[in-house]
Amino acid sequence: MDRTSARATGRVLVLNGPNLNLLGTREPALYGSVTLADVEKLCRETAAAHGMEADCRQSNHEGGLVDVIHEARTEFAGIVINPGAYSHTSIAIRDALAAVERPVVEVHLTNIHRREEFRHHSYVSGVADAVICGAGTDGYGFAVTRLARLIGGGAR
Ligand code: DHK
Repeated sequence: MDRTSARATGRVLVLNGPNLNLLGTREPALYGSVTLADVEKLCRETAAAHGMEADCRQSNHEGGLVDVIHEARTEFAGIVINPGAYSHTSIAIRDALAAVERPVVEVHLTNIHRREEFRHHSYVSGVADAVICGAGTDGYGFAVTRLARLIGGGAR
């Protein structure tokens, strides 16, 4: 698929980083009891409501995340990403997102600004069109909706 047809089909990538496969059982007081499967279902349903299709992926590996982001060059019209802890460490993920030249919405389940200082900075935020944090799993629905607006054009 070339870049134009990726945009036309409205396929979007929802990418989750390390430890997010454990959602639902991982530190539930912080991250809640909703599972990653539930989050991915929400994303697919929200995308469908906007006439798009969400392809949901997760990896615990930085290079694996970079490889999937590169797929967006030809396969996806935009990206929703929760890079997990790599938000705070990974220039490689930031550079990959910049390289694909697609709309990006960054999501964090928790309000990273109310947590430890090392979580306050995200390398990804500087290349994201929008950042949603502290809205729990609802944030993924908001992110897909915003991405649909960005892809459709006219977003402000
Ligand atoms: C998820 C993680 O795994 C943490 O490393 C980040 C983020 C916050 C979240 O809130 O979704 O610091």
